[in-house]
Amino acid sequence: MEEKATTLGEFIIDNQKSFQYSSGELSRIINSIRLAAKVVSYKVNKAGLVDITGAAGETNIQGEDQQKLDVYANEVFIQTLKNREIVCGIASEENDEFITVEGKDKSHKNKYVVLMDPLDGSSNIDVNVSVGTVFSVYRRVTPVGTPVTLDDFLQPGTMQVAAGYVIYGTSTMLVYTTGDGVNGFTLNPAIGTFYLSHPNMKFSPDGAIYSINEGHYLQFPQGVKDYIKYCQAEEGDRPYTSRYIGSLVSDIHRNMIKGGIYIYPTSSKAPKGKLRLLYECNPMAFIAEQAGGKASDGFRRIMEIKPTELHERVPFFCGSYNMVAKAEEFMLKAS
Ligand code: AHM
Ligand code: MG
Repeated sequence: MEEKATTLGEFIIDNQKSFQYSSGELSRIINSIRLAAKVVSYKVNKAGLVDITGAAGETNIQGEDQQKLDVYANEVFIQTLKNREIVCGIASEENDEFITVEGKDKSHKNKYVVLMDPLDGSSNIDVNVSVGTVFSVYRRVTPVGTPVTLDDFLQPGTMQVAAGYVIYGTSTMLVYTTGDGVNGFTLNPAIGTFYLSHPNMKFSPDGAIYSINEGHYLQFPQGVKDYIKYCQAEEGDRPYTSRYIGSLVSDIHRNMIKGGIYIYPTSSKAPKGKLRLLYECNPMAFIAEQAGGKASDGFRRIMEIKPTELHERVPFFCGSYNMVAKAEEFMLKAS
């Protein structure tokens, strides 16, 4: 690494002034996430060595088995955010209810809520495939000085002030936006420092990769089936290449770098889709839009959906702008 490379710490300080609420609190949240990400990264990298993988015997609200690393990552992110006295509430995919953070002297003076999926794609851990953390930050809507309520968490994605993901891959990367473009930082594990490695990340308007679990093809809505056939047709720049890791963060990250579309549609077995609006889709949609891409439920802009419950699921189409627009055309035609 060159000496003049920008570290994440420097980048946060340099960019703090451009943020509309420049009290420094948001910078401290990103700093907390940076710290927790390093701790989780270290543990994920050791997963194959120690007896930590495998189900922990608990089941989350969606009825799925939790892996031990999910529990660990959840605790690390929650504790790190709590300890720093910056957030007034935290909601996690792994917790049934949101957590109220009283703050200094139980004053409820903190202004931000964080929503997160602490370790997404955890079924991939046992086979040494990349997993990720996804996070989203909002300003509270209830008055400072009072405890947070559900209303603070059920805000549309357009109200996000920051969002990002950490990918624990061949390298660990932290990618985030505060509404002024998307920047990616790679961890040098030897010294525990993130360096700016992917400045101003962009989805190309067109791409040649489609990512969807085609095993569920027969259960997909007609518009999705038609779009898949379109991707496979021998015409112009098609057929596109199919790439599906089954780890949202990795699939979106690859498509942002190479150009492509990720789809997790509804199906007859999952009539609302699988992914969660608040913990997965909204933050990825904010990143995608900030990178010139598009995110939709097939018909509507993801970030304009008004959530009605914490663990709400939604179909998700995300990626290169023209590819998502094309998939929406097929959805509309078949509806
Ligand atoms: P999780 O939050 O339980 O880990 O599930 C989310 C994951 C995503 O990372 C991934 O894109 C998707 O589930 C894969 O689902 P499927 O195996 O049905 O294709
Ligand atoms: Mg998840």
